Amino acid sequence: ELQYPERLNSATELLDRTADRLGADRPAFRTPTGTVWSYGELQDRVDRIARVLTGELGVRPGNRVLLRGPTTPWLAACWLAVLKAGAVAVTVLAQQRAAELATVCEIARVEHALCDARHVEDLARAEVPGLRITPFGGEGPDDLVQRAARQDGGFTAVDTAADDVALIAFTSGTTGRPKGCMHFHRDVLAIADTFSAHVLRPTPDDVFAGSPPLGFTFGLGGLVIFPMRVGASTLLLEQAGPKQLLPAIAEHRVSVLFTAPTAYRAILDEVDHYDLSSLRRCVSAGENLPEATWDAWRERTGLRIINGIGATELLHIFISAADDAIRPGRTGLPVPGWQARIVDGQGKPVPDGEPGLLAVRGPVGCRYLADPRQREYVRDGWNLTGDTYVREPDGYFRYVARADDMIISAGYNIAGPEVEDALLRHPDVVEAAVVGRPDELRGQSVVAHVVLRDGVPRTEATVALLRDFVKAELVPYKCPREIVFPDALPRTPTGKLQRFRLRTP
Ligand code: 3SK
Repeated sequence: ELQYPERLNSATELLDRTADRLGADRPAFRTPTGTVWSYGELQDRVDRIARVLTGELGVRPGNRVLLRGPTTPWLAACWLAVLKAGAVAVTVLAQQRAAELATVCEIARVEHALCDARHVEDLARAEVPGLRITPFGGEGPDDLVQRAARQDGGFTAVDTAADDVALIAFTSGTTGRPKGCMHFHRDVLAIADTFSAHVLRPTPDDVFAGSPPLGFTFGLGGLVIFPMRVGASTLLLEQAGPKQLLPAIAEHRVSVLFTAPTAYRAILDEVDHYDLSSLRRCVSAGENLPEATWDAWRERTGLRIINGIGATELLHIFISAADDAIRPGRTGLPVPGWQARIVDGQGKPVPDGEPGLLAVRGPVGCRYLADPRQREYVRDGWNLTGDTYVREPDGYFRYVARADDMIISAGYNIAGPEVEDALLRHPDVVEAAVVGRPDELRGQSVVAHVVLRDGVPRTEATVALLRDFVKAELVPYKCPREIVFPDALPRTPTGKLQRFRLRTP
């Protein structure tokens, strides 16, 4: 059981306590252009920003402050300063556009925004009544960085309670109105003291890097909270696509990598061209990790990917495994501090080996901001993540599909991810998404959307080849009746596949 003092400011714990414990000279953030901020320099910048917030900008404890920008040290410093000032960080993605931003601001009643100077226009276009936008990282005298430089150093953190809201993270809202998930100061530390402490086990000498943005809690945890909890450093990458990741790992001796299953697959062919000897931990989450990708990564790099399932509602990863405890094709075991079980539609536990709904509970819970969907997500104290899972007799949890993505064809239940895994074992397949499409005869028919390797012909012959390949791996009724070859698959800005967009022809 995690115990935190009643009064707790998570930014102070991550920043000031870590610097006191391990020394302010340790590097905190790096960038590919050679910028290095020590913990001491970060402290100084955070304190000056907090002074601007609470002084010139009039931000009061509990006020919601929108944070928007690419992954830079200044964005991370703003996040820490908002928390240190006792305000609430409302994190969004740099790619989110005016209409979405307006909705987020309305739901969270945002009055202040700190926005990377290069992304101010979209936010201004959202025309949020009363929103005060302060740019950072630009040139003018009103820029937050310039204002901060004019402040005195030092700022005593606002005396927040462990149970005060520290951040509101929005679910991407691929269907329906986005939901704001409120998380406390103690939650920020709890994710570091559960998944990171027990599974990742970082050391102060680790160098973290990865692709999830800080507006996605996968990235916020993996690239800011976990390294800072132990005094490690992070290489913050504005551009973190497959092309940038491998050279960055090699050049900056990255040891802990956070990215999505599709990125692991996308960089596979290039791994031999880079020195990855510094890498000791590779974390995958945000989407199901196909076993085929796990196997291929192991074969090419010798490293075992740490698979995990997390949720914005629960802030970070709650089922995972590391080292010898990893079982390919399984997500893992409940992270110490968390409990998980499989239930039916009425919330009753289902036996091991049978599919059902994943229910979890632990130190962080779902608290939607003013949203009746809270009653659907939390039932009898258990959080229902919306995933179908099986708990195997050895206690390991195996992903089946998102609960509403199960395909029912001619009376058979088919999990799209199982068919995707079979397709991904074919060397010509780069990405695959398998969905059910309405079909008069069968109810639904299995349709595969396959991104082919460059140069592979998109012909009937390739369709036939892939169908035969799947039939050799799985029972024939799981074989796609139709295979189409798009250039890319539709994804949310956080990289999640938008299956609903593939269900209609
Ligand atoms: O949404 C997810 O899949 C996720 C995964 C890991 C950590 C955090 C999140 C939100």
